[in-house]
Amino acid sequence: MSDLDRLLDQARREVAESADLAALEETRVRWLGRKGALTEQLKALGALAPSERPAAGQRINAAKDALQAALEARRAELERAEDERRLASGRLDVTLPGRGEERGGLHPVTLTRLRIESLFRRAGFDIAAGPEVEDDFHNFEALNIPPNHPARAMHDTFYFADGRLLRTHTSPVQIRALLARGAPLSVIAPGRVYRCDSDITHSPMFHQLEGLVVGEQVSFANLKAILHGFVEAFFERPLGMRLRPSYFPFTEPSAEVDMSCVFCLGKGCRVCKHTGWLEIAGCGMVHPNVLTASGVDAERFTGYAFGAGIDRLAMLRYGVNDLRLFFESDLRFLEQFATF
Ligand code: 2U9
Repeated sequence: MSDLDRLLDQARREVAESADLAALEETRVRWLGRKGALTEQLKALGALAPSERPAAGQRINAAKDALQAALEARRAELERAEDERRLASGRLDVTLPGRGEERGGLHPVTLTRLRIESLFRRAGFDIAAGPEVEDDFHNFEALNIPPNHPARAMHDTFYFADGRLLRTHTSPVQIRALLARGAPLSVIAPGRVYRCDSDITHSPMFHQLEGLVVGEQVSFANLKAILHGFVEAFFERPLGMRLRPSYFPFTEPSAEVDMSCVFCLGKGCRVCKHTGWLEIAGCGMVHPNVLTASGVDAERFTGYAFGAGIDRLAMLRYGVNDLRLFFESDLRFLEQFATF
């Protein structure tokens, strides 16, 4: 049986030299597979004399068991090594300092709104807010825009199935303020508004700033002074301003507000289309029908109102030439606005 011992020795060496699980499997098949070297030994038992068979069989089986044990031990060793290699390659050093956290900043439209609010608060205005989902009365009726009025077509309204709508301007906020607080009143209403309109200069959601002052003897001259003061404070330089006659259902008389172009200071450039002027707002004296609908005595009180696009004011202040940049959430763009 020294042959069997030699075979077992060699098998054990090969097991020990199997460098990975695949090689170990090959070794197993080579020795214990159907045509393996030890299996062949068992098959050869038939050639022995019947009296020798039991003892020989036992020895061969013992050799098989010993080899099986060696294979198992080596498999466990290789699996442990593999686990360790995997753990090492994906190792996390939890004591390393974290990657730098970057500080966010406010959106340029938010910065602009906050700046506008601060300027108007200093001039004695309250900041009013209201729902973005409105009803027909507050968005249209109370603003002297009855059903079938042509002005409704200009508003490109988003309607809900129940007849409610997304507000098309922030004017309903001021209707609500008047109904709740009565006159006298000085408020601005900044906020999101919605119109079913989208191109280079129109976004279906944009930001409006509206202002309303109602009191005894509130005049068009007051309106002009407030607007001119705001424009110069907002752009931090002396600027010309002019009013052109216009029409809005909720104001009478009504006007469009132009300021001298901030880019060429009135000389004429591409931005102002060589006119020297930029249109920045609409305004007027509150229509008596609007005061009446809001529960205000239109014989005793007068009021002025104005409206402007916050996004447009932000574009002019920061020199941004495409409205859509504000709504694309591109950090490379947004990161450039840090200051108030
Ligand atoms: C009440 C009464 C009157 C608000 C006004 C405008 C003129 C105006 C536009 C400017 C640019 C809308 O964003 S925009 O397209 N707005 O021209 N808005 S007067 O008048 C009011 C508001 C509330 C109770």
